[in-house]
Amino acid sequence: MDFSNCWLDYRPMEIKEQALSALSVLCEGEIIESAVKEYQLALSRMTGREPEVFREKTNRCVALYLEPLLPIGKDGYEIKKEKDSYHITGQSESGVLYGVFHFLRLIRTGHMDELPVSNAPEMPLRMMNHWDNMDGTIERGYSGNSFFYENYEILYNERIEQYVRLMASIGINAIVINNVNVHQRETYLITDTYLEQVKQYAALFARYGIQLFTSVNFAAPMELSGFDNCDPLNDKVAQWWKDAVKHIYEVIPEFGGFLVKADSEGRPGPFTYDRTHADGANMLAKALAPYGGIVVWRCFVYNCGQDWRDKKTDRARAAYDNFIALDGQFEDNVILQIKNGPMDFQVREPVSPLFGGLKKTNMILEVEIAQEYTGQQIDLCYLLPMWREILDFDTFSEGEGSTVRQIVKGAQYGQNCCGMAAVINTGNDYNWTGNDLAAANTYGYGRMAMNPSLTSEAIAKEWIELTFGAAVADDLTKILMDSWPTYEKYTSPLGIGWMVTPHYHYGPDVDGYEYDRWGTYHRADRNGLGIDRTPAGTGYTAQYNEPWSAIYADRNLCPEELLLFFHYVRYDEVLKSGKTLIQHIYDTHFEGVEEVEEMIERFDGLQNKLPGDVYDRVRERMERQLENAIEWRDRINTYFYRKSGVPDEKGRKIYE
Ligand code: GCV
Repeated sequence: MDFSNCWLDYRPMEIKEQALSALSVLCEGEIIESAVKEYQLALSRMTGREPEVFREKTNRCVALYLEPLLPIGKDGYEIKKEKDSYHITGQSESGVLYGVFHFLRLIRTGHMDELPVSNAPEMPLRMMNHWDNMDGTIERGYSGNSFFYENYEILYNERIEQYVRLMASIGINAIVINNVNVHQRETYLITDTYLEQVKQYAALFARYGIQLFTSVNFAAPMELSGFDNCDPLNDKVAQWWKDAVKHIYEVIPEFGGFLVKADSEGRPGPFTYDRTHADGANMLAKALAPYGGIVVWRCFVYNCGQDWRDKKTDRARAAYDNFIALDGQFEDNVILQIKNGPMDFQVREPVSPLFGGLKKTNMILEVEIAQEYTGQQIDLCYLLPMWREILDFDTFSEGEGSTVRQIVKGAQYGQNCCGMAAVINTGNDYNWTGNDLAAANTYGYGRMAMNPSLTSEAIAKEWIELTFGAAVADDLTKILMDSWPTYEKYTSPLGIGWMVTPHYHYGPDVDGYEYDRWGTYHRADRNGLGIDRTPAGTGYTAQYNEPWSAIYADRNLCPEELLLFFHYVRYDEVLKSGKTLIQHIYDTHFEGVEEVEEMIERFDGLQNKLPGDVYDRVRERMERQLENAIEWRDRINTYFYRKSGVPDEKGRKIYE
């Protein structure tokens, strides 16, 4: 199998300390055994010598302990040095595993001086969503094909094991193995056609503290058993699900539950029967409850058959309008999965108002590691700073301090069924993520869900040191940290979004979605652009708590990076920078390209410090990024020059 070890690349290094070459395992369990294996593998790769493993106490060793009463939080751990030994104590088996991974990180990055450390995962659920299909394709996949499936068969090989180690090392504890768009064959994943193979995955995942979930087709009783409806209040339909779930748990006792996309983009759902999403989710939840399973139900529900002429219907309103009245009606084992913004993973969106609206419902924040709208792993876009802003956003749902972070970690309303979910960016490319640098997002997502107090910069640096070594850390950190603002500059201005090639979502096409049915408009005319979402417009701003509803509705208070998301603004209006809107558009697009050129120059300086293949792969993507940035710059600038007739005050080249 040909794949990179990513951040688990335990390259040879000199390790003098004798204690590290003995492991004393003072606890038991299959996850503990994974921790032991990982330590053995790491030490043998780094030193060329297999560490000795003792099942009793010895001197000068790394000792693993399990202490359920450790007052640190679920799956937490402590690492400390005592006399001539290191003690790694987990609150659970997973805690021990996370502790070992942390300890290995300290060894690799030379940060043993940070001891003692103690940590507990902050987000209860730290989930990955795969959009893998069983034919081997990946929806919005930019790194090759699926490593789970080929030709409707489930694969099992060394690569899958490596993948699971990568996930456990960043604290992932739940994985959904198939696309939320559940097609015909995938509907059978929960049946005997595939259950035995799914079980193999579930067992492997379980050895690393990870629960397996599947996306399910809400219409499965119709597709699999010839029902003429899938009405959630039909007793026979509910019974069908109970039987199906019972059987799943007979085969896979450690099964996590279901992820559901219903009534969205053509998927079936309860609306067909005039039922609510609470009816739909609760029906599945009741089937799963006896076994401890959960339903993760997506709020990405909107009308994708909109008429562009209709300026009152606003897609941004949809999730809130569909779900807010259902607050408090969901079973305890239902979690609503809410995309970070009200639209769809654009380069800049406000935070979904549902986070500040729902109070009696379990919630999980969904982000997209796969760079669907943010460069598709060709262009560099380190997303951690964006996620950080989202987590830090204060919803004011219960006064100041009711941040998204507080809400999704369960601290605001005391839910224990919550956390973060992300659409993963991996595939079967040698380097897993197409662009080697895109793995910073994969790694960073897990680290941030474990510990949102870590800064984006610290996570970037840690990832670089583990993957490529300290010599390139400063330059690569700078490259990563600048990448989101740069991408934003040369693509869509001030939160407007959607000026992308339709369906494909890479590269510019300003009017590509403008007259389409998806509810994604910029409304540019000869005087200005932007969507009026104030009470005078679509009224979307009213979905926020105060002070946000007032701030967003006020042209002068609205954060400028979101100005065009909330307001129609004339080209000649002056922004806080003192520039007119049109000049801002020209300037940012010129700057964006210049910044890509600077990034390439900086990266070239690392040529001799990076492995040749990594340099070549990333450099080739950077060339494509530059072409893309130029195309964006010229198309956007020309488009708005043609619309407005206003020349660039700096006289730069804008095509007519
Ligand atoms: C899996 C966007 C993407 C779709 C995706 C959908 C979703 O619309 O373009 O590919 O479908 O989001 O999140 O369900």
